[in-house]
Amino acid sequence: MKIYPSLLGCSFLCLCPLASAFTFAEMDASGGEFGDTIATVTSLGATSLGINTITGQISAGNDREYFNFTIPSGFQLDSLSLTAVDGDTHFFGINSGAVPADAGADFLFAGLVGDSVLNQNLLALTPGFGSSGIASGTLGAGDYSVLFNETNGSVIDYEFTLVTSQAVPEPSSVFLLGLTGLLGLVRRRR
Ligand SMILES: [Ca+2]
Ligand SMILES: [Ca+2]
Repeated sequence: MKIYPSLLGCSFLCLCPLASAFTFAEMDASGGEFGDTIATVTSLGATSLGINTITGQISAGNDREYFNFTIPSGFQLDSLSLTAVDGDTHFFGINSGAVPADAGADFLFAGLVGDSVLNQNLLALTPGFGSSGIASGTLGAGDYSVLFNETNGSVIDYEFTLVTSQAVPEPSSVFLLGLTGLLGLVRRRR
């Protein structure tokens, strides 16, 4: 049986080992705290395929959590959820780029979140604070920044879970890949 190179390439891609996902704890960050200002945002690096977790504590009412992360090329962020938290008056905002936003309209999504939306994809919630909202509920490759803070002065522990997957190619890319494979088959049969 002949195995055509294009099919071999596809099989190889499908069998690639999966990168391990990251687990990031705030107290592992330099200085032991996520940055409290836009200028001191904590960079978490690139997420990996699968489940990534970020844990931390808002230790006082004025403790702000600024952090950013990267969705690598070829990946997408399927969901970003609070998977552990107390209370329901926490501001969560996410924007494009490595520099956090400071105005509601600059966020892709912003809103008050907490245990009432536990385990729900925050990216798909109804936006507030003048933010645009994320129609697909997912985010493509790129840098993203988060601001998370408490609005009533309580001390809270939290855990975010980010689920990434391999990005689905655009329909035009799939068509071109299929066409390339078909042309390869036709040439070899001549
Ligand atoms: Ca902080
Ligand atoms: Ca903190």
